[in-house]
Amino acid sequence: MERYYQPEIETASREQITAWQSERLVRQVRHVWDNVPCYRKKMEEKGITPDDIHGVEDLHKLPFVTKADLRDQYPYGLLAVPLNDCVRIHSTSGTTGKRVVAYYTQEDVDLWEDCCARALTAAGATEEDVCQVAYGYGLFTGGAGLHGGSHKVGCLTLPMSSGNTERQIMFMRDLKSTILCCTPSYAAYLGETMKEMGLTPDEIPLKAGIFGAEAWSEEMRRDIEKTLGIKAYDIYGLTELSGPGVAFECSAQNGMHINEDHFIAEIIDPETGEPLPDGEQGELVFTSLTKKAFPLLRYRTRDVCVLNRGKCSCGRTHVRMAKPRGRTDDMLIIRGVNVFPSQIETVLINLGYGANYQIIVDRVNHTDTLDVHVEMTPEMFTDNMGEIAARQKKIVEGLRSMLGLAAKVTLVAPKSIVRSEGKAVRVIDNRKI
Ligand code: DLL
Repeated sequence: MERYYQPEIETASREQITAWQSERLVRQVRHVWDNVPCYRKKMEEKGITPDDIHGVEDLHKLPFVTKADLRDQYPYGLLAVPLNDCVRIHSTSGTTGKRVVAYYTQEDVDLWEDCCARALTAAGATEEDVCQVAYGYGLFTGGAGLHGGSHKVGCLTLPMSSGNTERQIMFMRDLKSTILCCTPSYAAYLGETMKEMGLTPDEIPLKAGIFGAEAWSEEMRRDIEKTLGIKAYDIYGLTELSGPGVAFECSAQNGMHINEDHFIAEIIDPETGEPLPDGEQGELVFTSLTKKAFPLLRYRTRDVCVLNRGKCSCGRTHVRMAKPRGRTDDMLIIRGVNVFPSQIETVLINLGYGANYQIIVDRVNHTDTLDVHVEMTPEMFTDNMGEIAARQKKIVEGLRSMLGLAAKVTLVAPKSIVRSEGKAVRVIDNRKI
């Protein structure tokens, strides 16, 4: 039984979705106006009151909320219900400044887990499945979100958390895990370790993976699908909006359906803040419609993305977001050229390398430098300098044609770049120091 495929919601008509969104938006605006002084102040500054918001068509009148606002309001400035009504806190993995904390009522947790259950169901999970959750547990939302979703679907849930890679593989084999949830970089590492342990994909029963929390390319998807012998599905979310499950991929694997009964998505021009038409690339902005404790209106995610309202072959009608290209804040500007790490990854994987690379940016004599360290795969490992030089040259050419930039490429020995059990850190920008 597919309890969490909800066709009456997931395949609803556009008119129906807009009607739900409008009704919930009006209610949510009133809720924050009444309960969160900082929202009231922001709205007053724009000269609006809840009476000006009649539906989705008025969304653009509302002020944006930024990460800086969340930091300023740390810890409880955005709380919209009595703290006694909250049952959980999670926090972002931010490495700079104050962390953002997000709080949840029991109903907020339930709705979040429903979203994760939808994602698992769309990837084929049922109560017959064994779901190995290898996202980190704790303040990070990955473990808790997929864990809750897996319970709702009725899967036998293995709360592994990340790390202890050989034990992950042992349990995968012995307990017959069929679904794996973790970051794509950890999935790639699990695949690599499996191979080293002499296991082939048909010796483990995995059939699907639900990978997200960081940007990953189509090329990396193909690689993971091959090494683990599974279908790899993307899942998107952020702590500020609950966690994983804001959007998820269906069997078409062509964009992630945004749970539009809970969130309104917009794409804006990051420079001007103006909404952009569907199909244009810009910054993704979300309004949460159903969260009670920590509702966000027009939250600027800084994720760079494109929306697609075209028909999906799976039948779902909720708008799809493309794989985020990266974040406005991890776009590198190198000698004036905009570079997303994902573009570099595409070049490398297309040339047969894995996703183990490091991008080092520096400034020497007032000029930006771009160094890319790339691991050779064990199959291509050699100490023949001529062969290495030829390979490096090929990558330099690939990067030049993708980015229009000259890079210095260094091939390094297999396993010399440190592996990640959570979100991978691939960029070192020494210019900031
Ligand atoms: O990463 C929530 C999550 C957990 C999503 C598990 C999916 C799976 P944060 O730590 O707050 O929350 O980080 C949110 O991660 O703004 C994006 O930049 C990035 N991100 C999340 N999912 C994807 C994805 C979790 N599928 C930030 N593709 C977001 C690309 C992603 N980037």
